[in-house]
Amino acid sequence: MTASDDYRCGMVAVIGRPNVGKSTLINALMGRKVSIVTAKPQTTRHRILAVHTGEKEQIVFVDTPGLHRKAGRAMNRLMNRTAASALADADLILFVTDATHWTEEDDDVLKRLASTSTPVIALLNKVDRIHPKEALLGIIANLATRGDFAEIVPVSALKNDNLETLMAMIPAYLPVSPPLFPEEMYTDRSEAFLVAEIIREKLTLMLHQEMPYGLTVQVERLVREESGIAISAVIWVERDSQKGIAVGKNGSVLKKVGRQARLEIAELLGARVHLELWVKMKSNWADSEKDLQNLGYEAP
Ligand SMILES: Nc1nc2c(ncn2[C@@H]2O[C@H](COP(=O)(O)OP(=O)(O)OP(=O)(O)O)[C@@H](O)[C@H]2O)c(=O)[nH]1
Ligand SMILES: [Mg+2]
Repeated sequence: MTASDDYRCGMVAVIGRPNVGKSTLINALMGRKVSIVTAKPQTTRHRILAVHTGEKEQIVFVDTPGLHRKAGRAMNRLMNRTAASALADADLILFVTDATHWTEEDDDVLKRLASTSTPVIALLNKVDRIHPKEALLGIIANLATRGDFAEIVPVSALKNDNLETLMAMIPAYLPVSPPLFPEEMYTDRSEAFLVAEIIREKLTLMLHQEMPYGLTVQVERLVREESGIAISAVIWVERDSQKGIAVGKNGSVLKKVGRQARLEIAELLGARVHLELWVKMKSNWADSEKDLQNLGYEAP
């Protein structure tokens, strides 16, 4: 048998309520940043593939928006649909929970998982916050009563704790198959998408609670020139009153976000970056299916 005869490849959907650490986990398992992370719930808004290619396996992680309640807006409904759709073509589901507390939204996620026959590994993330360590045994036992899990694995995505154990478990759940993606391809997302996400991450980190969800970023131009890469991006807000918040006093927010984003984008693209940011208003875009589509929120 040649090495490729037992090569495994498949899709691993990473599912859970907002803020439990799904994107942090994927970045840690990948050993590189693919998906943005903030302390705010509902950071991830898209289905993002992160492709790990090893000698004997290719694992296609699917990052998803956190499944949540209060889905009154078109964007929230779209996020929930996007997350749920990732379950359909998964070979394995990583159900991520926060070991420090269980919520009703975790119950909602469990209900969705009950209707699939795909194996589920339940992860207790953020175990670095559990003190004393012995308390973990009770938390594991409690989780075991909630569902039918192939495994329960305590991890800390932030501290890289127990991730090798998890990574080693995954290939056994994947079908024997040649790789689906070329080795050098680590995500299905375009440079323009990744750049927009980096800008959105820096903005979200900077504005904290000030401007919660009605903000999105769209890259309008990304051109390789002799002196570097010229990027121009629009920060879309929902109301005129939000423009000032995104710009900041004398442009201070835009300046800081621009600087932080530019450094990370330059590292990602391996070139000098000229970044232009504009703030524009599109009235209540997050309530409109059509605006969402135009702003790059694809329906699942
Ligand atoms: N202490 C601790 N914090 C963590 C851990 N993993 C993630 N976090 C933090 O939890 C917060 C949310 O992390 P994300 O990775 O954005 O969570 P998510 O599940 O992708 O969230 P959404 O995209 O909003 O659904 C961030 O502040 C992370 O730094 C962990 O293992 N330990
Ligand atoms: Mg996320």
